[in-house]
Amino acid sequence: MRLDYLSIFPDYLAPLGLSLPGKAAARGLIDVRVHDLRDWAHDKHRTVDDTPYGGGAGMVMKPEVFGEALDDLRIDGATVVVPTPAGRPFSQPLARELATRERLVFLCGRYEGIDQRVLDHVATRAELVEVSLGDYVLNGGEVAALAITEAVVRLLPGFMSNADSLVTESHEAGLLESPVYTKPASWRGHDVPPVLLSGDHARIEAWRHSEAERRTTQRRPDLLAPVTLDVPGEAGGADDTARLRLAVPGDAPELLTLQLACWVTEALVNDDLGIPALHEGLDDVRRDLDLWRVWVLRTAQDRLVASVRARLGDDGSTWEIGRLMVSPDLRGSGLGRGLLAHAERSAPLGARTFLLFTGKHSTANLRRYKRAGYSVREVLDGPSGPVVLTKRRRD
Ligand code: JD8
Repeated sequence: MRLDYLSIFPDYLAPLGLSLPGKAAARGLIDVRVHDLRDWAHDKHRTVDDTPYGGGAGMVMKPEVFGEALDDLRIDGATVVVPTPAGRPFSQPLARELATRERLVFLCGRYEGIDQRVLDHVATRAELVEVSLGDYVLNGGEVAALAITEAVVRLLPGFMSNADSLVTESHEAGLLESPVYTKPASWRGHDVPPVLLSGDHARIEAWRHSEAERRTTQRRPDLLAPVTLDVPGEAGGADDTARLRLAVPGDAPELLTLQLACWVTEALVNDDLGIPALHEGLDDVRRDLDLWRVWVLRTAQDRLVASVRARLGDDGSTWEIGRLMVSPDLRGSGLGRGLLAHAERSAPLGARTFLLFTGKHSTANLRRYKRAGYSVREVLDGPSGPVVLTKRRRD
């Protein structure tokens, strides 16, 4: 890949000769050329800017200087990247896209920006990509050009020694990174999570995925593909679209309320007031948010109407699904089926079997789970069993 940079501060792009792009250039993977825009300004002061038509503060970069430079750089057919606050947000998918190009030409603006006619002209000769690094204001395009270059060059075939690590990265997997640790195992009273010292790769992979999902839910819920389920509207009104997401500590009080409401029914059906779910309190619910991956379904009116949880069993290959609960007034609306399917879809690669429990007299649940492909593995000998049901993972 050839990369050209036009800037009035060419030294600002010196880092292109260092570390990542530097190594890539040394390995002939990229051909980097930085050009001083003033080389195409022929007046005594090598002027590249002038006052803005229509008045206003600051200066605008002159079209003629860019025109001559672009002619000499023979941009025809190239991809011209113009960092600008008015550009489309830069992202990993766009980085992947740009990494497929043979040639990138970066126009690094300064002042109030580049005369618009330069961009209109470029669009007649090349692929024009106006891109913004983020919703904050820089003083020029150089920093953005450096960041975009790093994000693109590291994706070039043959660049990353462990190319496979690319696939699991933040923004590649659509989730933020899980926390990382190295030696020592204990530092200033902070210990590395024991699962990472277990050598159990299935459990480690499951832990990293749940941490990535937890962080993304808490820090970047916008990155999560909205999972929605239709909830029957009140009194026959229009369906309401409810959103399914990972639970956060703030959900615990409503989770407890829903749990107690749902398991009263189970206790009545199974004539067993000893069912554990009925004997848990807020602390138990909060604790379990760390031990299980818990999802909650909230309506557009922010009412918590359903939930389910799952975790990887001690054998590292069984995905234990539990506490599937739907608000009593919404039973029979297919929400349970939707949550069960989501819990199954969320199983880590290492999980080969789905497992869940229900009361031996919970005929409706038993029917629902058998319809979902589960079969009875065993019936435990408690007052209400429970019945253990399993299903082999197909995908
Ligand atoms: C190019 C000139 C400065 C911008 C008046 C401040 C990108 N995410 C981003 N924020 N800012 C830029 C950016 C800023 C630039 C130029 C990119 C060229 N400026 C101008 C308009 C307001 N000054 C950017 N990518």
